[in-house]
Amino acid sequence: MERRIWVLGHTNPDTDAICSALVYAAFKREMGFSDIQAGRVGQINRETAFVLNYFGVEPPPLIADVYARVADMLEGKEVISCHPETTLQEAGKLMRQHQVKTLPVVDQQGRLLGLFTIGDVAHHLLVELGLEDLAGNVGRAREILAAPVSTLMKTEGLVTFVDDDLVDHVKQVMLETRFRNYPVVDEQNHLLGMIARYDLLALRRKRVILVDHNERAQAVPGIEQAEILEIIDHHRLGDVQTGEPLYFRCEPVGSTCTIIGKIYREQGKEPSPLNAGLLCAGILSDTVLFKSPTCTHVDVTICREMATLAGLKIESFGYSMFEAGSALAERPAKEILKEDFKEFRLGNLKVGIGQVEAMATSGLEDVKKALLQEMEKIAEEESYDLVLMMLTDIIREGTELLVTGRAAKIVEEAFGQEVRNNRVFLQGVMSRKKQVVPPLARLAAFH
Ligand SMILES: [Mn+2]
Repeated sequence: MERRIWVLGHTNPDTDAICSALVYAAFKREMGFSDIQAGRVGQINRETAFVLNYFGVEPPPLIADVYARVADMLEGKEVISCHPETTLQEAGKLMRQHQVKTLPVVDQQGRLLGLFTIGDVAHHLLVELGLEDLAGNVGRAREILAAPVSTLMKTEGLVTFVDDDLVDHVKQVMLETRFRNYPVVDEQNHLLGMIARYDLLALRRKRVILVDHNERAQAVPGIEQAEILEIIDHHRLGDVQTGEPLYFRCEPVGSTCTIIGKIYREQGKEPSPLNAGLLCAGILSDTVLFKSPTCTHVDVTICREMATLAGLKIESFGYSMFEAGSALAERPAKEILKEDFKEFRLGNLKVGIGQVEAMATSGLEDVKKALLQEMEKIAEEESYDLVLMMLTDIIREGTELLVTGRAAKIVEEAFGQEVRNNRVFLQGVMSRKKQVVPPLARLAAFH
């Protein structure tokens, strides 16, 4: 059986991360991989929820981490056990047959009762018969071996593991206890198998493909213990390290979904209408309806192709998507601020920048006041020098920037505009990473 591969986007997932994972997993299945699934590393945001709902797709399962766990050590292992009434002789036969030196003893429901080792039998025979009689008194030996396992099994001081335990914990315990074998049970004490020290060496790591990120800080927890088979991304080169060679594809286009669309094309294949629609959504989301400076002609071409395949009207679909995603008037300010909030170290300044894209951001006075209050609170509580909130207006093609923090002056210098009433409208500014962070970073170097 093939081992499962997870296709995972970044933590705090956006529409591109979710859609590229879903469609790339589908592509790999079309290419003949049988057990490959998309997962999500965090909550689905409102915009993505709208997209999934629009296409009638279930959100991928939540993958909280990819740490190696005891369950991974049991993979492919047979469970061998006996019951308390099993005779010593039968138990010995079972042990020879399966070449094990320890047998777990379970009740009728499969719950662990105790352990029984070949050493226990030997010791018992020796004590009962003495060294001289051991070979000579076969009749007596038979009698002894007809006793049930329950008379010899060890029930006290057992060291057991649960299938969910981390392998790091197992290593530690094995070092401290030095038994030959350890039973693994589930939460209800049902026996799941036995593990030994050598299983640590043979441990098979979880297999993942990363999409839409290549930085450890943005990856699923435990990524350092997983095997990364591929990375498909459109960001700067990050710091993910791998132990083995891999397929790594990073292109400076507007979205990862664009690259997935290209991959289909290169293979002379077409995604299904559903998958084409998902790719379309990912591209429109990341490029803010082609208006972001990160958008390239490749994004536009692939997105149009996908829209045709999906029978989707780009404009109206995109508008509804951003409308559903922002829902500025309906949500608590804290939620709007935190949904896409990133921290930056610029020079000596600790800067936090949130962003929300909406069809229109004018008016909404109450929302902006509430946002500023939240921003001041965060600046205070988490000692930010500067907290910014980008209200990116898709129709006006610009960003209303809300500004708080003791280093607020730097914003005026960076953009050459006056900040009035904690806000400034920056015409043409759509991208945090390309248009807001760089001018701030240049100035912050002198602060
Ligand atoms: Mn992306």
